[in-house]
Amino acid sequence: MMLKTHRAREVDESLEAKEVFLAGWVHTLRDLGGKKFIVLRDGTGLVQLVVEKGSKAFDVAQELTQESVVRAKGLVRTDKRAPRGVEVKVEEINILSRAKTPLPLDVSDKVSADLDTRLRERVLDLRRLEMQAVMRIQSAAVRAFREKLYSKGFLEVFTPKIIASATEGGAALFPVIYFGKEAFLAQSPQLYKELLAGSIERVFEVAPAWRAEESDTPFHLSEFVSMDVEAAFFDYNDIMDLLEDLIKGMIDGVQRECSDCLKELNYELPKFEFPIPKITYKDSIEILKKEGVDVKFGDDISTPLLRVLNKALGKDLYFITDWPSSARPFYTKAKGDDPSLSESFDLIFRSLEIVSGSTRNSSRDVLEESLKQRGLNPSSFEFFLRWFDYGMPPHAGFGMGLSRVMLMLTGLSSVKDVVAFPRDKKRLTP
Ligand code: AMO
Repeated sequence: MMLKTHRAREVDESLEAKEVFLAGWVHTLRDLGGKKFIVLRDGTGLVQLVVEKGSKAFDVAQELTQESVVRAKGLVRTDKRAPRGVEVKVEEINILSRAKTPLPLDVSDKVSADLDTRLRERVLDLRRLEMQAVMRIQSAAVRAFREKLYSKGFLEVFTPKIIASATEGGAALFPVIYFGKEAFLAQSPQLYKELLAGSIERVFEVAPAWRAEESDTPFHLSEFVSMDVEAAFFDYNDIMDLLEDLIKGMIDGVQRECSDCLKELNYELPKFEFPIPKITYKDSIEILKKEGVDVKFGDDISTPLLRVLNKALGKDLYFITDWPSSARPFYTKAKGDDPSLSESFDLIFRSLEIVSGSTRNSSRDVLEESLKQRGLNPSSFEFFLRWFDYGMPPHAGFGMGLSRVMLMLTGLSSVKDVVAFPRDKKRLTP
């Protein structure tokens, strides 16, 4: 039997004088002239309960502590003084789970704590209204991403996460022992999403990826959710158009579903320019040089350089396209007219790369050559290459870091803060 008839947010004026059963956490407790005010919180929000002196419920309420889990039966009544204009006059209340005092973290946000403390006390931290808002926004964003892709005929797929070889040069792998053999946790679904696009045309996946990140930055995790798309018969321009639609869909979805959450975070979604402006890598390097930065063709454009570029461009969201082939992984297709450049892009939010993608090589010979150029052995990639002998269409795709996109959708400043249980060099629990 469900312990409740309504969730906190559903209690409104339309229920005036009705009996309801509610259950949740004691968010705050106040004693006022023989009455107790309990603000009850559940996954949907807050509702005020009133317990009057002399009732049996009052004796139980005396025992309550903040964050205890309770179930209450009561009558709804409208009262202008109550938050949202309604409260529940309690007739019965039971404690389902009593919370110890003092709490290691203040959930009602009267005292703020630093990120390290919050991550250590994460389960309590996730009960804070701000974190509830973040989790709701994330759910709405992922849903909008999925729905937009379904509407365009993409299938959601699942690729193996225990794999035999690296795909993203530069990022370190986590080894695992696989029945006595060495294997790795997937850095990206890259090769498998390509093979799937080569079989069923339009695919996407929302799944974790792992990278042994040594550095402690606000933008890197050892485990992150990668939102991957791969489509046969698309090139990188088609993929950038699709990505633009997805970004729009995600922003609209969050705006529509989560306006109260955005308010809770005191955040307004940025108003971006559409179509999303594009600048080539070459032009970016020229701009950086003009700004006095010591860079040359072939260098990576790291976050500090993106800051300079962002300022010079005055754009909050932009593509950097046509990266040097040498700076991209082996599967990236070179440009026909200038093979030193590639059909590739990064999508930048201010100074943060949130997506990267490209047209892929679809010829076995080119792939073998590209592997060799990078000092990789084609025979280690035979499990991938051999399918290029049996009809591999041209294809393209991208990978989007959910936690980085979440910084754009919440205004928070660290990816560790938007992930429920982040994994980095220092953290393996909770
Ligand atoms: P890339 O390595 O650029 O490309 O990764 C794609 C996106 O994933 C996110 N990301 C991360 N987020 C948090 N912590 C990390 N350590 C981390 N590393 C990457 C970023 C980045 O833009 N296979 C290609 C994608 C493709 O071409 O389809 C790839 O993995 O937001």
